[in-house]
Amino acid sequence: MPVELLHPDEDRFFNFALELVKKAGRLVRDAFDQPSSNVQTKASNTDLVTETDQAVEAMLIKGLSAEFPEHKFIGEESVAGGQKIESVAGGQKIVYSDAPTWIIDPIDGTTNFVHRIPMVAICVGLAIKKELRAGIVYNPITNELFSAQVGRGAFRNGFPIKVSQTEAVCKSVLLLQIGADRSDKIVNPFIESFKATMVNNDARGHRSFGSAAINMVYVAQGSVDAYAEYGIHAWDIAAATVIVREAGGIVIDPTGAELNVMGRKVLCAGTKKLAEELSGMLTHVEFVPEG
Ligand code: LIP
Repeated sequence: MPVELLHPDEDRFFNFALELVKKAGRLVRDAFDQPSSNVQTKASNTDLVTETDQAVEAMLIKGLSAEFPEHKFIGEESVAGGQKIESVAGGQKIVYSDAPTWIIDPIDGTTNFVHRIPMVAICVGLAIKKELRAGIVYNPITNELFSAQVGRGAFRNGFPIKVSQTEAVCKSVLLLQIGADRSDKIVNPFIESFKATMVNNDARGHRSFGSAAINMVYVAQGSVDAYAEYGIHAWDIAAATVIVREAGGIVIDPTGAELNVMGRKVLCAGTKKLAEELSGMLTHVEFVPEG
């Protein structure tokens, strides 16, 4: 069956971005091999940014906007730098429109990058009419390039990937991750959720790779069975969401509701049954959506 496109040029958008991400990978790899002391903090002491994050994001946005001048961007470092947000009652929102929008994390796993742990990813997702349509997640250190377009399947270095078929937490390797936000609102429910999946229900193992995108593509390729996190942002999950779904998995709000990519929380799993069981064990946290 031919894939229904939301924009006649979707394939061109995707192929152009794929080549650009490969080029960006060289920047990240070179910087990984030459540790620098240029590390700054953003929202908190645990929220890091390096000159490589900024350089890679600038390079991706420059390249994409030169080719597609009408496209919009939501980039981690641009938003952190105060761009692309508008003030609304009760806070600030990321500008998210129906236009083709690239959702970019130049280095997902910045703490790993700074500590030279090779679990990092350049993430480029494409949304059209607010629907996630394509995703690229590239770890240039391990040379793993994950990609997907809606309706076309998910790939790792050009080979198709599939999620695991595990249906029970007791047979699963789970990823429950805590991010930069260490407020009680997030930490206390995290501890409860961790205990629930460990003490009473005995997941086969727990892992956490320090990058939402790497966590998700490892679900996509069936290495691990499910992942959940609260406090993440659109750029951490947009690209990998398409990859997990195209690998046959599900990506939802941890409560079981439909995913809101701006909702700051995610649960993904290889099977619906596993997602439902895990959802029932988590202590949920609510956020005001970011966009
Ligand atoms: C990171 C996420 C990770 C989360 C961290 C952080 P960054 O993104 O991928 O899952 O736990 O707090 O948000 O900041 O390395 O791009």
